[in-house]
Amino acid sequence: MMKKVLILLLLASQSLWAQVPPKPYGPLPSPRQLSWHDTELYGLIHFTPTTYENKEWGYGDADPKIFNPTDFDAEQIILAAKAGGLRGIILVAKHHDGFALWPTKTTDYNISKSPFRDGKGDLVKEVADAARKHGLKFGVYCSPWDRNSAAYGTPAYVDMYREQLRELYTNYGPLFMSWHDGANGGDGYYGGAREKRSIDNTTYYDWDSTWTNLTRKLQPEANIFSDIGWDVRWVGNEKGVAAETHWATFTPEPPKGVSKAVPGQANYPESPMGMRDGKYWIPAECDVPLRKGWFYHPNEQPKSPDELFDLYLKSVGRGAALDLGLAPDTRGLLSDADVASLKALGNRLEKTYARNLARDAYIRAINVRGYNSIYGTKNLVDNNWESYWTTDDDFKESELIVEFPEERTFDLISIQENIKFGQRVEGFAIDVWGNDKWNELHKGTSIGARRLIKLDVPATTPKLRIRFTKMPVVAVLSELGVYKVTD
Ligand code: FUL
Repeated sequence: MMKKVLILLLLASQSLWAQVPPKPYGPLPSPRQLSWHDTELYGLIHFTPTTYENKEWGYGDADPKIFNPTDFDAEQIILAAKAGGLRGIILVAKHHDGFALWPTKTTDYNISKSPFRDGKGDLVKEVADAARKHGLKFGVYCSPWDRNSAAYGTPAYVDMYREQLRELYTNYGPLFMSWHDGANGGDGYYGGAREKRSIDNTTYYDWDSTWTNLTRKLQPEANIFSDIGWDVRWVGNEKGVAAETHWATFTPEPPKGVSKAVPGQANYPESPMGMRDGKYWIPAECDVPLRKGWFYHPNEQPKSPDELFDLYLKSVGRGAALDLGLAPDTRGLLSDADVASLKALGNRLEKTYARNLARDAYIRAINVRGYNSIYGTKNLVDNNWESYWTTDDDFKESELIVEFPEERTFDLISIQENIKFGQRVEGFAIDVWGNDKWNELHKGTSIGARRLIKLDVPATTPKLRIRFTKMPVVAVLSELGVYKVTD
């Protein structure tokens, strides 16, 4: 009797053990960061009086009357972004020139002084509404540097800046990002002073208190972007590319003589790749304009669909995100060429991802955790990032074999870790079967939110193998895709 009970207990404990998910590893993403990772590809709109001056940085002295976009149509811009596969839009609500695109109470230098909608317009609202209507997330960028304000450099300006954020955080619905750049201080109009003003960016803005007391309270879902985080870090260049190896983990280092890392200080050599032993989950955003400049200039052309796809592979495909700058022209519309480039990128993404060849393959794993189907390989192709395949804890190396019903041709492989369990894989390799043996096709390092492997020459094979060769803990994979890039 006793023996039977013991055996039953043992069996019960084993099957219970088999339900226990693996332990997370290292720093983990917050829920708001998880939903940011899901966004992957989004846009950043620059459109202010600076557009009409054909400049990149307005001095802060432009007459508001020059801002006269007679054909402005937020839906045209949003629909072009959506056709490009973008899932979110950040609007530069105020750039360095200080002109506010919403009727702010904090300064007269705002849209109500322009002819736009007879001085009754709110461009932030129009873009926010259009984005939401078409299913894109919305975010804002309000430049801390303000070349118009007479108060810039004094504590009064910081109060005004915070009030601007408060207006943006309270009147335009939930934001997915609050974007901050590092350009700070220098020459400007400053209410007519026309001088150079320098601020100490280690102390002037007191970002800790702004982000804790305003952003986190009023917009808890908003990912705070700056060169050092908090939620998302700058990748360290404006070329739209992360390093080949990209860790979402990062420790912002304070500059010499300062006790704490502050935004606007840093262009770390580690920004493009992150730090394997970083203390925080702060993945990189790769920002790059669709054209050469962030603002529209008639003599510039958009990047070609091939260039855009290449940037997508080098950002999203390395576990980071791609933030593509969109520049409406003086009519207030994206040019036909911009629309066409975006559409070609979007078409390629849609057609390519429409057919996952792994879906009708048999995926054989070297091990499934506790022999329990809740951790089985079917989870790799169910289009649900939360479900995952994983192994027993002793499989510090593991592999998957993807057996197609017959030979298949592909040139793009997508692997996604379930980052709720941290970033785990440090090395992997891909082999294809041919001439009665495995032939190594690719060797890689980090995976993270997504790793895209684009083959120069398409492979044709009945099966492929993915080996996880270097990991401190077992692999936990969300999704696996095998595609043929299609236009
Ligand atoms: C930079 C700014 O100085 C550029 O004008 C642009 O807005 C870019 C996205 O961020 O820091």
